[in-house]
Amino acid sequence: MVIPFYNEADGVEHVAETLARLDALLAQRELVAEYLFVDDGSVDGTADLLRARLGTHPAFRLLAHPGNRGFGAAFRTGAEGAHAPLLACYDFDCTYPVEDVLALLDALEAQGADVATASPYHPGGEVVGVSAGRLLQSKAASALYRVALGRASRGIHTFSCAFRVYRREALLALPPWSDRFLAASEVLAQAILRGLKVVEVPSVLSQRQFGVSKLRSLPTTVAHLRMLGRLGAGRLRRKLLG
Ligand SMILES: Nc1nc2c(ncn2[C@@H]2O[C@H](COP(=O)(O)OP(=O)(O)OP(=O)(O)O)[C@@H](O)[C@H]2O)c(=O)[nH]1
Ligand SMILES: [Mg+2]
Repeated sequence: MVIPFYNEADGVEHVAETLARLDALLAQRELVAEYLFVDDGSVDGTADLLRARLGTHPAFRLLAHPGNRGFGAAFRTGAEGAHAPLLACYDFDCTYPVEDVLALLDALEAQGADVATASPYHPGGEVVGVSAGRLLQSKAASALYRVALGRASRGIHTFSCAFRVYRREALLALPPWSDRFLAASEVLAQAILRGLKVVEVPSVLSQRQFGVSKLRSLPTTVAHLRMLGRLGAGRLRRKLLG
């Protein structure tokens, strides 16, 4: 389980308690996980607090970037550094129910998929306490990804959620993704374009309870629009060339 983070000191206790809940569920199924935290140059002491709280946990591992490179870069460091054939990505702020890792694993295995992605915008999913403006932006982006990707993205309702389970080999075979927040949507779009099997699992997105959002709305929106432009142009080209 790769957990990238940047300046999340206020959420250390919460993430430790959340993973303790997951420990119990994994043990019931005799599954062994590694919790691979990736510190993306935090300057608020998150890594020290994590070591103090979880350092003796058998599943705990910590990788670190010397400076802040962005979510996508940290996710790549985690994906390359992980050992298991199946890889989950989970938000440090625990804004998705951690139990859903098991639902993602089950869906991936049952449907022989390469990617199982959590989806608050699925008709069976839910969003709790997230501001209307933020939600509108994120839902609009997902709708545009569907348009840009066409039929291949049928059945996918959420692009921006990074909470997923991947077959690690399939993930690492995708083209390099961007260093920033865009990576979550980009990886899913590339997986779909390359014909990987993607399944969506309804999930619940809640507002973060600790720390502050790192998402910078304007640069992220601009990056999405550029990506969408490229994907749309690619779709048009494929259509014209038959
Ligand atoms: N590695 C890395 N992780 C980051 C960075 N910024 C945010 N993250 C992590 O990525 C996850 C999502 O970031 P958030 O700030 O929660 O962004 P969000 O979920 O879109 O927005 P909110 O939940 O509303 O704050 C969290 O686990 C963050 O700690 C970054 O620059 N580098
Ligand atoms: Mg968050």
